[in-house]
Amino acid sequence: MGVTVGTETRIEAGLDGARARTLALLAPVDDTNLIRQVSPLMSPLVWDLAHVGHYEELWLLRNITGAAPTNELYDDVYDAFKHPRRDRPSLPLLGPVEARVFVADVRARVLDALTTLDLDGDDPLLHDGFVYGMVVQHEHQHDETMLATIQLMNDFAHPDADGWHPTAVLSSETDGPRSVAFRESVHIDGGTFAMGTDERTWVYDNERPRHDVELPAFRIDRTPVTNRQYRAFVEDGGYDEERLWAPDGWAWRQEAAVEAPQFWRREGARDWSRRRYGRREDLPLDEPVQHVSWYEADAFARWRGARLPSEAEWEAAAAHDGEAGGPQQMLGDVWEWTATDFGGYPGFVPFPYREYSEVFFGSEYKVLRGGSWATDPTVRRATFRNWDYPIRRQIFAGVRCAADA
Ligand code: AVJ
Ligand code: FE
Repeated sequence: MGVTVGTETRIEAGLDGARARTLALLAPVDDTNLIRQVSPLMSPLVWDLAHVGHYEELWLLRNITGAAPTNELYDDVYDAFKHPRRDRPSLPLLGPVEARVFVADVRARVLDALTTLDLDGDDPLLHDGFVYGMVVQHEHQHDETMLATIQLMNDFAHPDADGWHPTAVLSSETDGPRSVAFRESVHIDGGTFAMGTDERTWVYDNERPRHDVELPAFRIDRTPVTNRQYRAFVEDGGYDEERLWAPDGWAWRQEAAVEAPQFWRREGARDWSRRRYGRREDLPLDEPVQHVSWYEADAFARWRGARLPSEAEWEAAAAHDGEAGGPQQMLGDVWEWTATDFGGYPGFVPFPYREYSEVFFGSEYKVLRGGSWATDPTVRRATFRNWDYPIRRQIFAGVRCAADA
């Protein structure tokens, strides 16, 4: 009993926190911007909102209490696998008011049901509140997705956006294309590294099981690559040098006519601005670069005479984050692209559903690590694995380079 009461309190606080964030994020957004599709890559914001409620009803009511669905049609409209994002505006979506009513109604029933469930038993879905933690993290992940959608709106200045950026890296660096002085890298000893975790009450299936990886010694940048450093690559003609790019990356760079990170604009000989939440501002040179694709990160690393870290190297380095002399800002500034394709660890078992991660395993997706400024602390951890296509850059992704020791 004692354990359950504590667990319930923790669950309620987690659910409340996620919902407060979602509603605060959407409150200043007018209905037109809630309904419209800003980019074929993203859903209308009202889809994300109702999808969050649908997922919550599915996992915290239907699957654990046997409750009937509010509306069976939502299983089609709000299942992320039924319709690609670009088709979602043409679906019979709930409007802004209806979506808010739906998520609030689901939440009220979830809180009622919570007191009737046994969270101390053997059911792995319920044990220690696993499925609630999954739903809390899911909502926060969609909040990050919605933040990416809002950033794509070129004419909507969100009033709360002041702090919506990664933390600047402490710098004494000076400019100059070729001569830009990069911060030093950190040596990480080789050896056996225990990657992943066996934790079962909070983390996602793709973070398990913990397994040994043999890693040769390597070096990794102490800090994420800054806008100043990335600008040096741009000014040095990095986007025009085919030899720096992976073949598919060069084809993408040509086809999409990419010349700088997304949202950058040249303002003069060497000056750049960026658009951030509907406002133009000077490019903050000491902030970690974001909105670069894997292909851009990979080309940048090659220009540096370096490479992207493997996923295992990244996680091994993250064990030193916060230590004097260790790598810094690995968690919570920008997602960092790794060299590794998304796959299951040896002995991977999908839980509680294949569509969270297993269906994405393969060579199409690259792993990102670390979490961004938009990633809630409930999702931010050294074992967390994110993934996306190597051409994507609307996510808050940057780069940190590595090299053989
Ligand atoms: C882990 C960010 C790739 O958005 O596709 C949201 C998270 N899974 N709903 C995604 C997710 C189900 C997922 N990523
Ligand atoms: Fe989802």
